[in-house]
Amino acid sequence: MARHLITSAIPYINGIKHLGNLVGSQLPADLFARYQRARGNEVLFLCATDEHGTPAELAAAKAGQDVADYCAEMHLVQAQIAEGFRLSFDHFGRSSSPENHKLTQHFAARLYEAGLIGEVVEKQMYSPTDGRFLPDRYIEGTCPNCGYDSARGDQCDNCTKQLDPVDLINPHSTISGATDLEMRETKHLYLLQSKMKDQLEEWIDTREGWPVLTTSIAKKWLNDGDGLQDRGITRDLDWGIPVKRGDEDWPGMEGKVFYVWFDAPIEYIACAQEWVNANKGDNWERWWRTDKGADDVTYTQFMGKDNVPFHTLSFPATILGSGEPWKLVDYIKSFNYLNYDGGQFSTSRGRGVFMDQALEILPADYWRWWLLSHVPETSDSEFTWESFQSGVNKDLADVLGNFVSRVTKFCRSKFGLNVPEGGEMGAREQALIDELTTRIRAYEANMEAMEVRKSAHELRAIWSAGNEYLQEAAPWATFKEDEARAAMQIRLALNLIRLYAVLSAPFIPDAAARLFSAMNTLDTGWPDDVATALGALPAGHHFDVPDNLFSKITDEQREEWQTRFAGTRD
Ligand code: B3M
Ligand code: ZN
Repeated sequence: MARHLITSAIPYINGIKHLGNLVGSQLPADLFARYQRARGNEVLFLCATDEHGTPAELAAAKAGQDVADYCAEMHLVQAQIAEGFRLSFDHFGRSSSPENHKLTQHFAARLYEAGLIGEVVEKQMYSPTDGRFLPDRYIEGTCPNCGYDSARGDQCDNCTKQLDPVDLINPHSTISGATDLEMRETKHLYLLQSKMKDQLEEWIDTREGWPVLTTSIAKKWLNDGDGLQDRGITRDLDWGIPVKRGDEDWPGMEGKVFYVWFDAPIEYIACAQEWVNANKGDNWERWWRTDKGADDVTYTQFMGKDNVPFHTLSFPATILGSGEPWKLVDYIKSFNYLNYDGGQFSTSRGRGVFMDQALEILPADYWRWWLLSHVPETSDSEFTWESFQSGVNKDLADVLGNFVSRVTKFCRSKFGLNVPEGGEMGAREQALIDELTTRIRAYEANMEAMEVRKSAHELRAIWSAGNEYLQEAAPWATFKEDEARAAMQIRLALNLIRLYAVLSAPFIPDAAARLFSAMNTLDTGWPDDVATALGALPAGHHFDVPDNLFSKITDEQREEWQTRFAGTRD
């Protein structure tokens, strides 16, 4: 039995995510986790909310809430939606957990002792009225480039020019409106990644079979310009993990917190501790410490391409730099972007479908199927309502749903609700078994390699093979001449339904569960041998005709949704 540690990039706390976020990490990670469990392997699948940083503070302020309360509330909202999408996390943690506080401060101490943290004095905008340093996003003023009067300290939203707070004309604090801002000296910690360039490069060069998308991004950061840059890992914020060396105060760093990207990946480890502390597991070290059994774990991370530098460089630098035997990632599966109907998903403009809205209009499986079969794997891809309608109606309703309905209803009308006995299988059945065997082995290879689109393609072909068989064997016609043969054909087809439930469960778990229950079986065994698997439901086994598995999306629905999600969410 292999052991798989699987993590998905942890979504920011500030609001409900859209389908582009979902398809770029959580959903394919869930597919892989479900598949590995179905193959009998041991899986620990972790995700969490990413709760620190200015976006969290700003979102809480906008909601008129204390930031800790806001995060607690949004965590529950996100957890519930994740459940709605059937994301099968073993634990959905929080980067603000006590476990992560302690572990992040521990890593900082180790890195400091190893000489990998430097202290740098810089100048930053200070607001005496607010009594604090202001991060870029807390400063607004007039853009020196276009005259727009609400340009932010880091960028003008009107002309997109990148700015420094000092460039702004008449800058003011967005917290209090104060204009008496001044530049003051402040000390920050830097992770001296440049000292680790060779070690990181060697580690990346020895990763086998990593996707080009992943390694090319890492290489670019390693060798661009002056090479790998040191990174600031502290911020002048109230909300976050206080800067400490283990339990000890860090002289000169009072009132500062770690940068969100420093503590977020450490949450992958802390989350396993949270899992144990929530009494869901009893040993996190065998997943994370190579001196405590994690050396035989395969660790796979899923994320969007914008997160790759942090996972190929900064986080490994944290881990390697600690000098402790932590598990490093074995494989990084990264994704491009999903666009929305001729443009981009936009959280700020409410453009596109958000996770809560998606579940309001259709069940999770409809989304899971379309999103996974169109995952932006080799290039960006696009959600259009036409494509969604056609994917659902053709693949799910016409191919899979229709097969199940025809087979179960025909059997009920001719043989009743028990699997009929029938005669021996013939050449046509053998040909089907051969085709399924080839296709199922290909499906396994693709799932193993996390080739998500190819896996979906193979699964669809496996469903189609059943339909084609049914069309050719035509039990409704056979029945008139040779009842026993028709019975054999239907016995095979009923067994195919169970087989489809097994193979489809990683993609469409709810539909699969309904099929198992209609087929009245708990046998979720993987079809290592197809002929044997097609005998799982013996003659005389009772089953039920399931309710319609998938409803088609009508043209009216499609048009209504297209208008509704064009960009007005408040
Ligand atoms: N929260 C960015 C994102 O959601 C960030 C990922 C952290 S992974 C440790 O895309
Ligand atoms: Zn401007």
